[in-house]
Amino acid sequence: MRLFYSTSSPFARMVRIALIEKAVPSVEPVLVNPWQDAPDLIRANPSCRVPALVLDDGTALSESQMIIAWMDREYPQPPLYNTAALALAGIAVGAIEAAAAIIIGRRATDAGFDTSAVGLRRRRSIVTALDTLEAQAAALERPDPDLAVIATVTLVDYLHFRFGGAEWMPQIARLDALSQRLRARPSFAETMPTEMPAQP
Ligand SMILES: N[C@@H](CCC(=O)N[C@@H](CS)C(=O)NCC(=O)O)C(=O)O
Repeated sequence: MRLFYSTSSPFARMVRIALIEKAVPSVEPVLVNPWQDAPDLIRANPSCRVPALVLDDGTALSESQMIIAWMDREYPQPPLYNTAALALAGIAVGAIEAAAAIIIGRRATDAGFDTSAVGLRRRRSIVTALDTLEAQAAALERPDPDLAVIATVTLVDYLHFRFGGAEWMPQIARLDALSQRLRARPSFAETMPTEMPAQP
């Protein structure tokens, strides 16, 4: 199998964490900048976005949650889904989408997107989601990370990566502590978000 990913993408990170947690064998990572329109990525995902997972028989899966759903069926241990986990993961993934929308909005408008009506709406989504998750942090204390933990820690780390020090970020001491603890696991430590390396 081949996984198209970028080092900064929170969507790709959720898939990468799940692959490692489930010890899915024989996955070749393919580092790609989705904004450079690599033909291989377009073939795997017409939207030209990461992540995309091409299976051994050539079937191409796109969208992080579709890929994780496939993985959870094919590699059931440890299970990532239960009703409570899906409820919290939905909140976290919604906020990841909002954060990514702000970053993409900046690309489209150069400056001023953050404080536009849409930018402020996305920011409010992030803040509300963080407050909700912080209040329910006890539910994220588990021996093995499920999808709620994977999505929440991916959200927290991505926000610090992209918006670290922003005055509008709420205090999330319990989520920060969770993120720190999860870094003891290779799946989280090895996939921390970083800027994409310069490519020729
Ligand atoms: N809903 C998608 C979002 C994927 C996504 O937006 N990926 C970004 C990287 S964080 C990307 O490839 N962007 C390129 C583009 O929008 O053209 C998922 O869950 O996989």
